[in-house]
Amino acid sequence: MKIHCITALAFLCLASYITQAQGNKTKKRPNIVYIMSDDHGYQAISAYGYGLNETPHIDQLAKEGAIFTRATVTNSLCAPSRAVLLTGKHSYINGKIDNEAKFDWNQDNFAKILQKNGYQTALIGKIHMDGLPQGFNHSAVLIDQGEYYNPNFIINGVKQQIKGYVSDLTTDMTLDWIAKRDTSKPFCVLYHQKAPHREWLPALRHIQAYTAKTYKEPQTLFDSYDERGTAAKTAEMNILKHMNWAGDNKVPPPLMNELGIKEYLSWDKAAFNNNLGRMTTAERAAWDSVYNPIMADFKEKYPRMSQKDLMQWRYQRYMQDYLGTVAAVDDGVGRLLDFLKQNGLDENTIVIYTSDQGFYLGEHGWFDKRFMYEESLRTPLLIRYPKEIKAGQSSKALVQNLDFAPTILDYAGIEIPTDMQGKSFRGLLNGKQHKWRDAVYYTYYEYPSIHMVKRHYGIRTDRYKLMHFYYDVDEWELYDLEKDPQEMHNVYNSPAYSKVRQQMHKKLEDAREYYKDSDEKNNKFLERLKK
Ligand code: SGN
Ligand code: CA
Repeated sequence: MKIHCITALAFLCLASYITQAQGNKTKKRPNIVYIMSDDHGYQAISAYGYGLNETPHIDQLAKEGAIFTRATVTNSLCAPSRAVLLTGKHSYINGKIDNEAKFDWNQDNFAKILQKNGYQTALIGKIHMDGLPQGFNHSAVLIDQGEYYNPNFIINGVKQQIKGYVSDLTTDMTLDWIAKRDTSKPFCVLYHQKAPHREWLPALRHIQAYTAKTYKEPQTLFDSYDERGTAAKTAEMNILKHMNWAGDNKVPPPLMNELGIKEYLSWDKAAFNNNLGRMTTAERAAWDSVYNPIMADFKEKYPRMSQKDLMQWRYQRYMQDYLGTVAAVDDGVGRLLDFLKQNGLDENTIVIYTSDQGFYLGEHGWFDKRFMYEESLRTPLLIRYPKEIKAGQSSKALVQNLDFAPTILDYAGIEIPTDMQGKSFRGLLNGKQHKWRDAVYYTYYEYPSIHMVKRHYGIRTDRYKLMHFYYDVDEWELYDLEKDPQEMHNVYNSPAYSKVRQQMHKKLEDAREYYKDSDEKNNKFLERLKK
């Protein structure tokens, strides 16, 4: 009898030990908050040191975690970047090569894998893809590009207009979902801001301060693209020539008419009317009280302004509104970090901040992205996870958005599918891994299309970048990023670089083979687009 009791007791102890161990294991699995903004260039995050604006809350992630200074995307465009995030595969493999191509939600994605492994998942904000998102227990997404004021959301498949400012609403919904989650499971939320995407309408609380500032011009604002190829010369993303006066710079259509300013894009005036038309009367009055005096001043000066003056004026207008929208994104990160702390979630939650790509903030005279040149190839990347990531790290590793899916699965303790093309960068941050890829591969397809950036692909190493522009040209560009960080001189044909050129061609061929890309694949996409 006694022996039986002891055996039973031992069994109970063992059972309780196993349950506890399993509980610990489940408890230990980290939560993930993946924050992605839209078109947020690293130059507009103060932790990157450009001195344009202050983003104290995003910076906090770098202070308490790590910042990557050379993170890049594989295809600098919104929807393709999101498809790469979800699948961990290059555009030509996941099929979403440009904003027009259809994304096949039936293919596997890391959110589906998390779900299968006991995570609860949510997608909130911009996704820029048709179809009901798959892999999420909850989705509240903007339609297409979304709207800044009083936007429409599709909440679990049902359209609803919500009163408020988009960045604040996206934050509210994210915090609300975390608060109401099933606390027995770990969670992963994709918290995707629309801002600072065109046409840059800041929140009312930020317009006064941001329009009152003057921003330092980039050295290449008046670039003439002399030592570059045809693609840079023919791209339509120059602030002076190709930006919308009303939609982007907020010059009211009647004032454009009065001054004889022509629309560059046919929807310029309509964009202004649609965007501002979403405001309530009170919101519009607050907006006008700040913007009307700016426009009155412009009206008075306009007749005497040279082309150079106009470029400078338009650059300031652009920065004031763009950086104004970043401010609400930063506020949201602050609210999220406070919320995690207040709810005891700050230690066991990985917080990632990034953008769907980089952006030109006047460099080379440009806005928009698409090119494999640095400002749009690179994307901000900051990550905080006190359990594993020592505070204050800065990494130059050539990580990419291709690596997000594998990295997140790795942190969640889930096996990474072998067909994912990215690699987990977890080991780079906990000091367990020192070797990393020495080159990143890039492809871009959306041409002919808005901004007219020619199709290209290429490779970037620590020091050099080789690019091939094709379709209606056949041009190569090579840059020495150490000597020419602004990429002003294409040295492809320079005899001094013949050896480098040869080595870079070899690297490019190897990368195309490794990542399963080829001219045949490109031709296939040309056919599809012609149809
Ligand atoms: C819109 C913008 C473009 C922008 C694309 C893609 N024009 O077409 O400037 O490049 O979106 O952006 S707008 O006048 O309609 O704002 S992306 O981030 O979604 O890829
Ligand atoms: Ca984007």
